[in-house]
Amino acid sequence: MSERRLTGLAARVDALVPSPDDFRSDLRGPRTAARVGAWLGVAFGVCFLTGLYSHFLQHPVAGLPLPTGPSRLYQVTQGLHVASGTAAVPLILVKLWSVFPRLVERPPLDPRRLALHLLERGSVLLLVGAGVFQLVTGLANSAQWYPWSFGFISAHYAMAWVAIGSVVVHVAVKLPVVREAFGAPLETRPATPGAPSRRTLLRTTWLSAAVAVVATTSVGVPGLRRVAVLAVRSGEGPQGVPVNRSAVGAQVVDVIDDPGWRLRVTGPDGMVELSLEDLRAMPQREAVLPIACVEGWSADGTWGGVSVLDVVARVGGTAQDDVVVRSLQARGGYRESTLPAAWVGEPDSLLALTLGGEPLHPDHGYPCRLIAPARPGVLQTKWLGEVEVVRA
Ligand SMILES: Nc1nc2c(c(=O)[nH]1)N[C@H]1C(S)=C(S)[C@@H](COP(=O)(O)O)O[C@H]1N2
Ligand SMILES: [Mo]
Repeated sequence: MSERRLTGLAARVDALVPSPDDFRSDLRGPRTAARVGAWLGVAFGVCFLTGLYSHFLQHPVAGLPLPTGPSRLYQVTQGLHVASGTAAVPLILVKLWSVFPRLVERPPLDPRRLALHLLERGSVLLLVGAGVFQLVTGLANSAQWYPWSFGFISAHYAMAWVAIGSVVVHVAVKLPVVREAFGAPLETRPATPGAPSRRTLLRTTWLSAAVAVVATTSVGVPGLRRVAVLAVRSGEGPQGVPVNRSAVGAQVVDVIDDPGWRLRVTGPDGMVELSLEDLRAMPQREAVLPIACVEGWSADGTWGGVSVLDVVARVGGTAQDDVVVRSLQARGGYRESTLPAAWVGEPDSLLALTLGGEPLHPDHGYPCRLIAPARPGVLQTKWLGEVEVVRA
């Protein structure tokens, strides 16, 4: 290789390695990082709070009361959870890009400064690691893709605390830099014709976050389904409601077709077995309630059936008791759920027999399913065989 070529190559390599000067003069740096970071912080905060709410609904803690309404509450919070997580993807990418020169910076040689430097780098590593872990596992879960061997729920929950904790530490450590970045004018150099400005970069970032949100979550908004190109559910399904686990998938096709099907109800006063005719002969109630899946999709249905309270009252159950419902499904994680007493007292907590005025489609839980307001979809157990009153 000629000497000229070598020098040319060296110059090119040099241009790739950012100097502190580049850090100040290009679109990267604190002004960009602080602004994108602020929105990323908001996204992580919303994601954390809505995730915590979803967690406590699924893992109730005695003495922690949760609201049983409005019926759309979980639909809204879980929609926000998936939307803020999705918006965080372009935000975290731009954020990492904006601070990239710092990530590859040479550590200082002075031992005291080195210690501080390593501490700060370590906290950033934890933040980036936990943040990326949450976004990747969350998105993969929405797509029902589990390319790992650990339990999603416990790992996603534990890492949420690591992520939010390192966000708080990071914001606290960076507060002076953030203040200065927001105080300084957005643009540092006169606009060069044709060159992108920081304003353009930020606007493009907000736009990509918005597009990501709309493309994943608008499946739940009637009329917007066709733009939900990234959604994991089409929004279509029998009786106008999507299906997560079908009757075939749950291997319940034979048992639910059994004409001898009875709902076994047990409580303090004993046990009764109710046929479909028995249930249809009881006072019927109709309620418009959403199925709101943890994956972010949701769909409304007009459900008809009997109030849980009316059924458990037959065996001495009251609105002070928890009620466990069990599916005819033999295997699978969502065969059983507990309806806490607060929901048992809600007249709209139904053992549903119909959807849209028609008997339930097998995929929606025929002959009988649980549906209650403001609950995660995973707790709306289908193909019921047993209802048990549990007195505290
Ligand atoms: N027995 C049983 N019930 C179940 C499930 C299941 O796998 N088995 N999946 C749950 C999940 S994750 C959701 S989102 C809702 C979906 O109800 P749908 O199929 O009627 O829309 O059912 C819930 N009920
Ligand atoms: Mo679900």
